[in-house]
Amino acid sequence: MKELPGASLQKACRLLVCFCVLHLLAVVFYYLAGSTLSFQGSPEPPPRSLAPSRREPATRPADLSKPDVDCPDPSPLLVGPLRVEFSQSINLKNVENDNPEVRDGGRYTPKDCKALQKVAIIIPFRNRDEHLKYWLYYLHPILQRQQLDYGIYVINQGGEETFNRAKLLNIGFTEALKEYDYDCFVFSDVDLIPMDDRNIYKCYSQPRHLSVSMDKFGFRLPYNQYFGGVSALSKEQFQKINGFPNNYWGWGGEDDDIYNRLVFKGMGISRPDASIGKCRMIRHSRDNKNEPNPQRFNKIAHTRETMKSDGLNTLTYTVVKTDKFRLYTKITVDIGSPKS
Ligand code: UDH
Ligand code: NGS
Repeated sequence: MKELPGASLQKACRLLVCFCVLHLLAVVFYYLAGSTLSFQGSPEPPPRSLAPSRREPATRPADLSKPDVDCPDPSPLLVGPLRVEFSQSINLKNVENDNPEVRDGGRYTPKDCKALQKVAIIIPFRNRDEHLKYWLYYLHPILQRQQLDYGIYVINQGGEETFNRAKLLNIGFTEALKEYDYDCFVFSDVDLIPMDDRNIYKCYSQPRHLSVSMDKFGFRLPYNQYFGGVSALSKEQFQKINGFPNNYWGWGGEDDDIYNRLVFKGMGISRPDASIGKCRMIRHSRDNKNEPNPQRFNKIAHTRETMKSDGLNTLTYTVVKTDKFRLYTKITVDIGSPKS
């Protein structure tokens, strides 16, 4: 029987639909098979020209990491005036997390350039843990922006004897040098925070006074010879004056003795501008066992003679304990007593 023309057209259409469905099924199958594969195995690396740069070998290209090139002076990372306040308490774990590049013992070295100076920061200390938290919270970011190769040394006076700030600073100088070849020493009270990161915690051709404009003195020097609070001396400057006196027990006068030593050795004081040298002191009451030293006026009248035999060359102490915390090195020392 002869097929009708309409029927053969219908047959051709059915064949076409079947072919299309088969084609669609094949496309869906290969699509699904492909996407499943890509979840289960590792994909081929993208063509080289499309691969992001972090797929390059782990070592950084030589022109991005330049530890042999001097860091620029001034550091391009400085931001200038800072807001400093002490209303919220500080959690040191958060400070650690915020400063991931600080290594154990409170050490930091810039990784992209060679720091201009290796600076040991020495803090005389006893029972001021809350102040120390603020100090670490504020100073670590500042010192990193200053691109210094630095270490933090908290010299903790053990025992109950009268406090002796200058002797603790001598110990800090001596102990820090046992650890690293520092060329500069910044001596900082634990309760002083700079309000401008352009006040660089480094050494200059003359001994540097950094805390020149303190809030408690109405942002000016209390007197021209004032050298207390925060100061910086190079290793050579410190050795030239036989270090600091060991015999100022209790509050007052030791910073004036240090000033006298510098002058008697022919040095002058370098200072930042008052606006850059602004700093805040954490308010506190007088500490136990740090009463004003009644002998201080008599002592500063005799610095010229005493400095030869009272200083680095007669320093004695015992290290009781060294703690390497993430944000600082704490060295607890037995410094004897006024009689010994
Ligand atoms: N220090 C301690 N513990 C002490 C004493 C002194 O850690 O028990 C350290 C600390 O780093 C301090 C520095 O020594 O910042 C200087 O001591 P200080 O703060 O007592 O000296 P300052 O001249 O204050 O700043 C003196 C007492 C002021 C009392 C004011 C009352 N309104
Ligand atoms: C002087 C002290 C310094 C002291 C300075 C500021 O009188 O040791 O005041 O003191 N000299 C003598 O006593 C001989 S302050 O106002 O910060 O307590 O640093």
